[in-house]
Amino acid sequence: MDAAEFDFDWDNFLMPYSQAVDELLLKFTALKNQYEQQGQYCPIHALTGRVKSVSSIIEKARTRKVGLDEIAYKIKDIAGIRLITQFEADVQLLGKLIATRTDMRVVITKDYFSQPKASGYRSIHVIVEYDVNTIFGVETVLCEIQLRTLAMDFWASIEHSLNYKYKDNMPEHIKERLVSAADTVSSLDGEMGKIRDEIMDAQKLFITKSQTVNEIVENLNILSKFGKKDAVKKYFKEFSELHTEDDILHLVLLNKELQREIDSEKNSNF
Ligand code: 0O2
Repeated sequence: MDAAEFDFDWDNFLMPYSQAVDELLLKFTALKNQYEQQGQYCPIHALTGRVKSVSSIIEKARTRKVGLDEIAYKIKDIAGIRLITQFEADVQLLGKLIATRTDMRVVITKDYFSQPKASGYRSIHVIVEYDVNTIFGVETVLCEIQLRTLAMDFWASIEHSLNYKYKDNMPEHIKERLVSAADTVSSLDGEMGKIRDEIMDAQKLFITKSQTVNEIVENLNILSKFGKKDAVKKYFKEFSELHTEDDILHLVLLNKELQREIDSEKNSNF
């Protein structure tokens, strides 16, 4: 670090970035939870976030000849969120979803799917402006939201660590292997995309089943509190059979019947 970098108040500077990452992680997690609660397929498979380390900011600023007074708007990934999807189509979907949000403004979208990097890297980066409310007022920070598939995330994390190891001297044969591995990732994503609808249906069915099973167990519990021991026994036997047979349709119907019985018990006790 030189004297100016050392004197710079990094803690204060990074505070709104850290708050932005926390808030955005919370918001995208809430989005994921809402899809799941509604029994809908969620385009977000996993998410992570980080604030760039001071040493990485300094390194990037030096290589790009960016002054400390310019880093806030010239280094756009100080705050970073990564949304990982199962399918390429979900990457496009999330890009559109971000553009419709009212709590962030899209500044630039970099589409490395249409134009992959020479390394083989494929992602969409959406740079947004995000307002953070602090005790000093509203601070607007830039945040980079990276959208990529699970397969590309695996490739990128390996490539990133190799880059870290070799810096600018990655041996040619490793670079070639990585480009070829990235092509394999791209065709894997393409193949998985072709069966996306079937996979989504299977996942939706799985979500419906686990939600219905949870509700049935809860409803049996309620019914038992009403003292309806025989009914609980009968429903439990039916539930066990349907569960073993994986008969989701009849599990849903059984749950509706249970719900009706609970409602009539509530009405008669009112
Ligand atoms: P780290 O350690 O991940 O933070 P620009 O502002 O457009 O001039 P910038 O900021 O490099 O240039 O933008 P870009 O290309 O969108 O890259 C930002 C981040 O994307 C990188 O941050 C990486 O996280 C990721 N990325 C970009 N290209 C590659 C690649 O070829 N391989 C991998 N694995 N990741 C990539 P940093 O600061 O490089 O690193």
